[in-house]
Amino acid sequence: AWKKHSVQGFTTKDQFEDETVRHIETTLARSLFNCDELAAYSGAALAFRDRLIIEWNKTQQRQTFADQKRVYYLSLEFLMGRALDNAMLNVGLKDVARAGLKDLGFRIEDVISQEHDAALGNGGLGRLAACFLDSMATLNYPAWGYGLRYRYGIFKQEIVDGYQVEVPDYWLDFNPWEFPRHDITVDIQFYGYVRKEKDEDGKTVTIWEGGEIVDAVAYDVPIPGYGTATTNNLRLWSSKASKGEFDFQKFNSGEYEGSVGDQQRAETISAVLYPNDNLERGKELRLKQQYFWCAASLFDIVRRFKKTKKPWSKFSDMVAIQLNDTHPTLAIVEMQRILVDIEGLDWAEAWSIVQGTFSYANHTVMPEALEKWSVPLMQNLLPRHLQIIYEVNSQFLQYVEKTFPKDRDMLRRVSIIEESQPKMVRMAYLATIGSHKVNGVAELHSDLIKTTIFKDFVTIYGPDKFTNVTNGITPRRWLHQANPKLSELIASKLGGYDFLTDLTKLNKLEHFLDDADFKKEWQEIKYANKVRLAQHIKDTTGVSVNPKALFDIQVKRIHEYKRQQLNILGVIHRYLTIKAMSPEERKKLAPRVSIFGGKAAPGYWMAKTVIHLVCSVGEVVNNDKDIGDLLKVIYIEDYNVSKAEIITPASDISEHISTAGTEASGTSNMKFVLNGGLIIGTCDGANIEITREIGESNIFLFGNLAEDVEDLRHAHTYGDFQLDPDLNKVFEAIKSGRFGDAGRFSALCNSIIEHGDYYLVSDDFNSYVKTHELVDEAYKDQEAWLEKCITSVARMGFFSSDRCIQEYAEMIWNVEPLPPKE
Ligand code: 26Q
Repeated sequence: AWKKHSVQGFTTKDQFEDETVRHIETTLARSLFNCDELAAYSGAALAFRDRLIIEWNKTQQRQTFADQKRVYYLSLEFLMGRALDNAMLNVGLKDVARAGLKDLGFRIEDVISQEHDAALGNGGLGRLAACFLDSMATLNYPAWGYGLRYRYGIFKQEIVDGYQVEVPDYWLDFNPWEFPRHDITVDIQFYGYVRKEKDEDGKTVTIWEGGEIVDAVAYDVPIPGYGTATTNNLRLWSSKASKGEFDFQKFNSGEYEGSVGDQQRAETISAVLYPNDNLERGKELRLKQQYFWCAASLFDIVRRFKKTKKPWSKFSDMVAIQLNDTHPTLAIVEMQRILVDIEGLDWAEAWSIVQGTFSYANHTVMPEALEKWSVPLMQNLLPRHLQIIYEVNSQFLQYVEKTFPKDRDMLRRVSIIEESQPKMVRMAYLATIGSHKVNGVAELHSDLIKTTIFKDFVTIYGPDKFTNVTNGITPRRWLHQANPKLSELIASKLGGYDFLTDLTKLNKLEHFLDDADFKKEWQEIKYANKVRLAQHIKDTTGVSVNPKALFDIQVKRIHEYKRQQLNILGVIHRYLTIKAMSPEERKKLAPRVSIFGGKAAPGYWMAKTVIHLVCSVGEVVNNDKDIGDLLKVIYIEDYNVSKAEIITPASDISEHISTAGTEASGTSNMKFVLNGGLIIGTCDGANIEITREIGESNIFLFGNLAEDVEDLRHAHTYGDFQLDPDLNKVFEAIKSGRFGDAGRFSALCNSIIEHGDYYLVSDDFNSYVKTHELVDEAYKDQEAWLEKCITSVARMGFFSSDRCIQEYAEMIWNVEPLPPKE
């Protein structure tokens, strides 16, 4: 009987239309008579959601009954972007939807673009988490994501008079992709005090009591895999005033305002994503967010394990927990607390379960990004956790002292507690000690962490605890969805879309390098993608750019280490050079469009100044009649995932030009190459492995190497600093007021001229400019350029996040796929 009634979901165009209309008319209570694009989006989203739910339920049931290990991916950021397009492609019904929407009078692109991005992340780290969820589902791994349900994601960026203005991103107005689970609520405790007590057996037990309680409410989001029925779960926690704690007393006793105040304080925890990327600032609310989310997730994971009735010794056979950077490190401490204080295990047994369960991925070596929390802050907010950290540290230091008695300074160096004023908890050390594996995110980066921040830990634990898993991207979103025409062309040559789930299959494209029709189609697709971006630029900035020009793109968070300043200073140099050229010389130049995009953290003045400089230069260059199409400078506002889907396929060249040794991996470099763009880059992060894969002749590398950076900085500090002469001319132009009030740019110029040029802009300037000249030269030979692009795409198979997830699964998590039956 159940079978007869069970929901199957639409498969045909007519069924899709019926479902969409039914949702518009009933679920949304709107009449078709005034159905606009937003209503069409809502109806279509609900129709696809129904399909996802069916498979989601089955997947969850299968995972519950399968007696096998699951992986939990803990990340404070999930930069998901839009879900509908992805859902359509993953269940293989986008064509059905396109036809159905057309019948209803809509273009599918207009409907899809109604959706608000889910922007619960800053940049690379958050987008990596989203790609990983896609790959884990596609590869049928039983995997859950755990995160926070921010009411406000990363702010929306507006550019007003050439300055960044931040606008709140309230994204939850209509979000059909989340399911509140009001029945899944966890009490989370903060503050209070700790006392010891003897239980009936005379055993000492630790009790943490007092303080305040906030409720964590689960919201679940389905994560469909591509070409598989597996639909995994992303669980996001939302904070709410606790029923037990708050309301009734105060509310009834007339303290209405006080009661509302408590409620607001509780809800503040999950209210907003911190907008810093690669910067740590030690705010109490951020620590509260971290504990709130870790404690809720751990409670949930432990509860699920306890239902299996297995002994604790089996915990790490059933559960792997991956920490996305140090942000979830408190989960380690919370787990030890649960096992020892609540479940009554002895310390050593508990700790070995913890270590067997956790693994930690590091995403940075930059000191200002390494998380540290002040001991007094932690003492106040999480008194029991601080005790546990001290105990872990004390046992660890005892071991180190015993094992390395000759190196007295080692104890100070490796202690979880930094003996500063105030004392600080070093989260990266705690995460390393509490995990069985630590990985970096690209080869160079993984090598660097072993020789810098974790050097002593390599001595202590041996090298096998540290490993590399080079980042990857999902080819579903970043090729098939963002660049459907290119995906289709590739499929037509390779005989189907298998490359989307085995990206190494792209290598067959090298067989078509002599196929003139193929190459022509390829070029037409690139051109169409550039036309589309040009239209977007026209619509949003009013500037017309020539789609035949060389599109040179740098889109990523604005940060001094990523060196957008090097790019714009190079652009000014180009401008000055063109101004000095004869008409004959100008004729030989390939026209360029320099495109920038990215958000600056609201408090990061230098980054905001860079944005202002780009806009100011654009203002002058774009209106200089003498320059015409030879150079245009564009700032695309509010760079986000859905903008990236338009921008990435439209590049001829993109810039990945961080100071060597600072960008852990970078992932947009992979996206651009996969979409048939070349890159100019430093020997940093994954650029190095991209070069290894695609070949040196297909990439424009420049600049100093990571191994030379320290010496150069040292030389700067001790007086040996010569400003590059061409760069000096650029500064002279800025100082003359040619790009507006020079005072606005003095701090930026002086950070290079007077304050040590920490990011080596001057050292790399000449090499950068020369390499751009090589780019100009290479672009003139369109045939050869195209071959470089196609060859590069053919060799990008390694950078699929599927490869990456397989490496985590086999080397770190020890989990097996659980494919759907039949
Ligand atoms: C920490 C404490 C308090 C507030 C904020 C933060 C915070 C937030 C975000 C610290 C760091 C981040 C984000 C880091 C990040 O995105 N790192 C990038 O990770 C990518 C994926 O591995 C790499 O490709 C990039 O190289 C790396 O910069």
